[in-house]
Amino acid sequence: MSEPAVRVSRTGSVLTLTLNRPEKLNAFDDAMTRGLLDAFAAAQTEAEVRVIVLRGEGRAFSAGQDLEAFVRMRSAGAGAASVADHLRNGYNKLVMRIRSIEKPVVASLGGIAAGVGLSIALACDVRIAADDAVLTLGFSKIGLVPDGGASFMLPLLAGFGRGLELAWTSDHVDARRAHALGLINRVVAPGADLAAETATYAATLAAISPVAAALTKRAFNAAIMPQLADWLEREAMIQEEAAAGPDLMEGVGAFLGKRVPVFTAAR
Ligand code: LHQ
Repeated sequence: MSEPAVRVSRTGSVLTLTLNRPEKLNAFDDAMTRGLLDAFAAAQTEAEVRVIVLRGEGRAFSAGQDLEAFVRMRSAGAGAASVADHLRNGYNKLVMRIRSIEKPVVASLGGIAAGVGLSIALACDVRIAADDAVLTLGFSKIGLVPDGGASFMLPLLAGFGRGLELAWTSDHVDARRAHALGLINRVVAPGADLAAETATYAATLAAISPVAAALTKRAFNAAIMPQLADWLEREAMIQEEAAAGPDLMEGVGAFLGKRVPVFTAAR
């Protein structure tokens, strides 16, 4: 039997979801998105689960959308979903599920988090990272805007100017700078075992009254992002506009072809 795109395991009250496409740097294809959606839905109803950890197998947390899979989807022709529908049916549902599950969700970043992989990490409640983890938005390099809620979470966590700069430049941000920017809650010491540090962190959160943990998350969501679903829809429509021109496929083609993109869309 082939390996599942998302591995699910539980130790005590901590459920660990592992993105499991290491040969693709855990880039998202539809099976991985579906696997995560199902795992979060199941976790909501399991009373024994108090904390959820999201991590990646191998050297990456996630490289974002699987761009080869995206090209295949695009070239499927008339039946292919629009970019906005791709977001609505996948990442936006996932972001809403992470935000609405009333249990702490910890992203454990052991390496690169890029594109919508970073968006999903930012949608989690808190982030712990290895000393050598690296964050990059990456969207601007393929003619897109940050999606999967990143255009909301990035200015919220890092501030408007710093967030906008990172979105435009797609700079590679190391764990210490990401911590200073507010994108990461904790960075483990150089050489420390991220899995063990994550387990300790998760155990601290699992020891909180589950009612207090749930209602605190509900209160924070209500205070800061009561319109998140509407905002995700708006972001999807903005992305659809970005994706309508030639820059997206030029950017993706350049990345996969290991060349420098030439953006020609006029504004
Ligand atoms: C990949 C990927 C990848 C496929 C590395 N896909 N193969 C929304 C709406 C519509 C359309 C598109 O997407 C979205 C949401 C998004 O997420 S858009 C952003 C998508 N992600 C990116 O643009 C990131 C692309 N990847 C990178 O910038 C780099 O690969 C990172 C910074 C992640 C890692 O860099 P390195 O550590 O230097 O590794 P590498 O670049 O050499 O990659 C290793 C292999 O993985 C390589 O393949 P190869 O056959 O040469 O070994 C890459 O082509 C492949 N890969 N990311 N997202």
